[in-house]
Amino acid sequence: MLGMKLSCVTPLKTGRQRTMALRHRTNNAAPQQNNDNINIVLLGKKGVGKSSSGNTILGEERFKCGRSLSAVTQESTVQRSVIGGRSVSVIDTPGFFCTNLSQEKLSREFARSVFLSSPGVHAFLFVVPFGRFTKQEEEILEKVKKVFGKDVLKHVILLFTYGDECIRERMDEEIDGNDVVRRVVQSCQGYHVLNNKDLTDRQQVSDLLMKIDSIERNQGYYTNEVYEWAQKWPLEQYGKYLKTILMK
Ligand SMILES: Nc1nc2c(ncn2[C@@H]2O[C@H](COP(=O)(O)OP(=O)(O)O)[C@@H](O)[C@H]2O)c(=O)[nH]1
Ligand SMILES: [Mg+2]
Repeated sequence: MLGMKLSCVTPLKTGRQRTMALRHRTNNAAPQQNNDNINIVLLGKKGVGKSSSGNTILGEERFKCGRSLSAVTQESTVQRSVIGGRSVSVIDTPGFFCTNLSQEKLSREFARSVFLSSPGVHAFLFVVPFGRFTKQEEEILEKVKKVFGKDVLKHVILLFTYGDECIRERMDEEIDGNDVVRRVVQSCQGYHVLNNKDLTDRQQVSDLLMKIDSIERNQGYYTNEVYEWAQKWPLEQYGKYLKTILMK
């Protein structure tokens, strides 16, 4: 599948073909972007602090955030900045669950996030407010795996927001004490804590970028046929296709 020329990829695939096609590229093929750009995608429920985390990473208020209705992210958008000499693209997405978006729109926005992060993603930040990991979080991760394949976990970092409300030195202990969270942290590329109330704390961002760098060194950026199709198919058609996967 991997060697398949793009011209051979058609939208009409059987379930098995699709499953095969969705498999992640092997590490041997770990693709490297030829520039210094880092692509980061923020995932998670509505209100967990995705947009705020994007702003913290970029060092300024670029994404609308907060509790007001107008601040609710409806569309996937990208914002870029140069951080420490490197170009960083942050893709913010509307929340899974607890959102007014229909499944149709959510799928389209998920598709848009793939478009915006083409040709691939260095890190998916799976955002959860500290102390509020729920069953829904596990379900979201399952959906992400459905779309991208389980190897996507090699690029997922669990990002705890509300760093201002936790004692960072005790995080390891806290995580060890919670079976579900420990399992998730172990299954992906560890965790990071952000305090989004302090945009001046650039150390927390440098530390996060170092973790992402280490993923990049080991895995390159994440891509698979989902990304190749994203570049080939019209957004609407692609969104409908993702919907069929997300609804399963
Ligand atoms: N105290 C505190 N509040 C936060 C933090 N991160 C986000 N918030 C608040 O959580 C609310 C939702 O944040 P937002 O970024 O809009 O969430 P999104 O829907 O996931 O994009 C806002 O009122 C933020 O100010 C944090 O690290 N600490
Ligand atoms: Mg938002």
